[in-house]
Amino acid sequence: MAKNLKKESKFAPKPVTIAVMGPTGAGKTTFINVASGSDFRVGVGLESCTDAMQFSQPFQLDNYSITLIDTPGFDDTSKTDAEVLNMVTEFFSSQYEKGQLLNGIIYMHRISDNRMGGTAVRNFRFFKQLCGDDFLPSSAIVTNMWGEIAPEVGVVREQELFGKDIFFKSAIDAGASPFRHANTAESAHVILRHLAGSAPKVMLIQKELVDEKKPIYATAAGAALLGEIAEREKKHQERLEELRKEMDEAVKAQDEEDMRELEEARAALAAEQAKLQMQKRLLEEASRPSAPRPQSFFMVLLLKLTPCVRRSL
Ligand SMILES: Nc1nc2c(ncn2[C@@H]2O[C@H](COP(=O)(O)OP(=O)(O)OP(=O)(O)O)[C@@H](O)[C@H]2O)c(=O)[nH]1
Ligand SMILES: [Mg+2]
Repeated sequence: MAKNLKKESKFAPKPVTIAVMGPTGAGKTTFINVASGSDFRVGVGLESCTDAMQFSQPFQLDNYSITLIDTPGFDDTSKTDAEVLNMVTEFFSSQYEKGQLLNGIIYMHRISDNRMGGTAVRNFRFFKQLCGDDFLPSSAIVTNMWGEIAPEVGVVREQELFGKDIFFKSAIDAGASPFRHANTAESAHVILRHLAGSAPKVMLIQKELVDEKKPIYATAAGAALLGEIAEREKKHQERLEELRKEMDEAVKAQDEEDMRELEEARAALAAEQAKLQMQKRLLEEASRPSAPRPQSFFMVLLLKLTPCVRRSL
């Protein structure tokens, strides 16, 4: 009997978990739906769609039982980068604490984009900082939306993307695999089969947060985000200084229209500045090593309250 059970488990599908990352609108959720038969909501307009981590139902592919994890992208229209980073890092570190590791990561990029713009570059950098160089051999850089452009344009763009260090070349050199995705289940399964054979691995962000107990701001991804925020704050300060001088001149010249426009520009900049401050606070607060996680915070509160409640009874 025990022998039979052993035999069955040997042939039971091997559980495999793969995360899908990339900029907002890159087609992450569509890939997951096509590959797994899930029915997650996909974007229809210009706004970001997926705003939380979500698991697909496990599905069988060859002898693997695959679960895909959908992730929100950075430069999301409804969440700040700090909120997305907090959500993603909290998720991956709690998965690691539960002993659940990823076998692979897919990074999606639209070949139809005629520029590797700021959003794509930042998302790719965050992807590398979250997974770390050691994880790259278990990752795939997937281009999609080939049907949206002329094939010869796509081929030239692909050569540039995978041939230049500032884009994907360094990741490919470190072991990441390039794939084209044709938006069909077959094409998604070729990519998943390639990654499913990789052994589960610890991501850099998991090592940093859980093993090394680093605060988020000291992780590669957190430090880069704080650096970016500082850079943007510096630019805002310089622009505010310019606006102040322009306003002095407009007041001297009694130019009411200029004064109104300059005041509007100053208010918009101040609002941006406040958002950056909030992001900084969020990263620093989430980073406090003693800060309890949200669930445990309520437990602590409950435990503290209990004696008072008992006394008042
Ligand atoms: N032509 C084409 N369209 C696609 C493909 N993948 C996704 N789309 C379309 O691109 C849009 C965005 O797709 P989503 O799957 O929602 O993108 P996402 O990366 O999950 O976006 P967020 O959840 O906002 O981060 C949708 O309108 C999809 O129908 C593809 O391979 N080919
Ligand atoms: Mg999505």
